[in-house]
Amino acid sequence: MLLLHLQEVDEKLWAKRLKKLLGNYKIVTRDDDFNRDDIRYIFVWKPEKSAFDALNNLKAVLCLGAGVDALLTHPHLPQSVPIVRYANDDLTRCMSDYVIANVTMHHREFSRFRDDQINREWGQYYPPPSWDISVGIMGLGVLGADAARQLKILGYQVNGWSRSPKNIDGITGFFGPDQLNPFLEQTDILVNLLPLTPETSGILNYGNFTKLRRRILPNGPAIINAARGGHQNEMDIEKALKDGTLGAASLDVFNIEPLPKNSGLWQLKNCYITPHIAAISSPENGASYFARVIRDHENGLDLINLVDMDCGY
Ligand code: NDP
Ligand code: OXD
Repeated sequence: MLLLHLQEVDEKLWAKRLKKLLGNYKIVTRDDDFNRDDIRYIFVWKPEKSAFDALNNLKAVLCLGAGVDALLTHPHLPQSVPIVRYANDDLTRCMSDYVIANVTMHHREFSRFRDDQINREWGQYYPPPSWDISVGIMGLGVLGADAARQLKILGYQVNGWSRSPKNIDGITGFFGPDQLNPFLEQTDILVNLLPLTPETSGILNYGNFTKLRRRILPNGPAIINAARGGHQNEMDIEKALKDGTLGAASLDVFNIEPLPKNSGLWQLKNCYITPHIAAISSPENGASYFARVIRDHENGLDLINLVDMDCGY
């Protein structure tokens, strides 16, 4: 039996889609009458404190999101039950769309020409070619690796930084804490697609911004954060955007979401804010992913995209 425990998303729609795909497989939600001993899978997003209570026969926790940082802090998360996170083509492609849109926007100086237009000015500035710009991607996992490949196809120089060494065709790989500085020093546009863990928390800070390359983009380097708000020090970003340490920032995620109305980031022209919409686990594609996970596992196949509890992602 599958228990749905989804908050802040359309649980009814997910239930409907999963029921269609899983046929006779029993699916219940929190308000239904059921025996908790019969639950083999729980599908969660922002689970309540009591979500996992008395689930004695749980085979797996299915997490609606790709990032499991919040789930891993749940006080009653069963420690010996595997967690399957969302990693699927649709999410990956949407994330790469977001990254490409923001990289090309900063590269081609969208706001400069927009301002010129508003002021009816004919300012013939020629942006550098893509092959002179180095995009550095922090996190070369499911999302980062795809974004790296797509940017490479567009002609950018692409570097990546991960925990373990990677070998991706055409991408220069850096790894581990020792190679963070050389990686940053070669980066004009920094993209963050790391998971939020104690090691990566606060990595987007003023000290690291000063290490980015300042040679190519006329207004200074740009950062793009589509991972988690906990990666960024928002006061540092504000300061860096004001004093020119950063030329621009695209932020999809924030320490507090929704971003509080009194945040100084809202009013900065060189800060591009989106409300955590870079990529979403949609019921259209997500239901078939999770239905497949359950069907395959019930048929004796291994679970996929498991969270490594030691690494925290
Ligand atoms: P993965 O787990 O597939 O990839 C994580 C990558 O980060 C890996 O390459 C890993 O290295 C690297 N990494 C982890 N810790 C470190 C470290 N300490 N130092 C250097 N590199 C490190 O994650 P995904 O690509 O699927 O997702 C990334 C994040 O994107 C999610 O955790 C989530 O927070 C965010 N996200 C945001 C969305 C949005 O709408 N804004 C939507 C979906 C996800 P290694 O390969 O060596 O393990
Ligand atoms: C995720 C997210 O982690 O939507 O999937 O942020």
